Amino acid sequence: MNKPKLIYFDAPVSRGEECRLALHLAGIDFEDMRINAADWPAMKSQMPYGTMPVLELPGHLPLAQSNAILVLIGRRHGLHPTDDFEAARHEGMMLHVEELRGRISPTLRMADAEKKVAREALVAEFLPAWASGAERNIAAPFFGGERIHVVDIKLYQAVRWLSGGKVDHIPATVFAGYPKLTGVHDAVRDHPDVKAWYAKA
Ligand SMILES: N[C@@H](CCC(=O)N[C@@H](CS)C(=O)NCC(=O)O)C(=O)O
Repeated sequence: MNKPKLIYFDAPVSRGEECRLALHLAGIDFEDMRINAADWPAMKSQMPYGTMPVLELPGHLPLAQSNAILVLIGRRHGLHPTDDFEAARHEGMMLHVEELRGRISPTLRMADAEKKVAREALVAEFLPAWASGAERNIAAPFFGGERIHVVDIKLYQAVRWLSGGKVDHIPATVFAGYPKLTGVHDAVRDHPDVKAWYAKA
């Protein structure tokens, strides 16, 4: 292995895509290893925590956990604050995004009737509370102000997923009342390096 390798499902979504985007914004030439769902069960036990994404760097053990991967890339390439308190604040928001995923993910495996009830309950209570918490902590246009960081990429993936109108029982308007949160989404979407990534995809 002579260049970094990012291992994730063959889909431009979620934790894997945010790591790919971070690597791209960091200007790192990496191997983008995309795993078919059918091949995953045989690989699962070989991953540090049985999940993806996993980042392999020459000379190191494989690194799992999306936030750890993002923070490492961010620290090394100017996409995470150097001030330790500000860095911790960014990491707090990254955990906030993981808590959101932790509430939605179980519904992915539900049958539709149960899914509808569970997701409508999330839309009524959890998601507004989650978005309000995010909104209170965001500067503008990005989380920390004028510059993009890995936390913004993570927020972007989450907002893109849930407001894309493709998640059953979650309306595309779910975050419409949270201008700073949707503003981070728009600012990341419109960032020239993000546009370049999707132009080549
Ligand atoms: N906390 C972990 C969660 C990783 C995770 O659950 N990844 C999902 C894909 S987004 C996965 O590997 N699913 C397949 C499985 O659990 O077998 C992280 O942030 O990386």
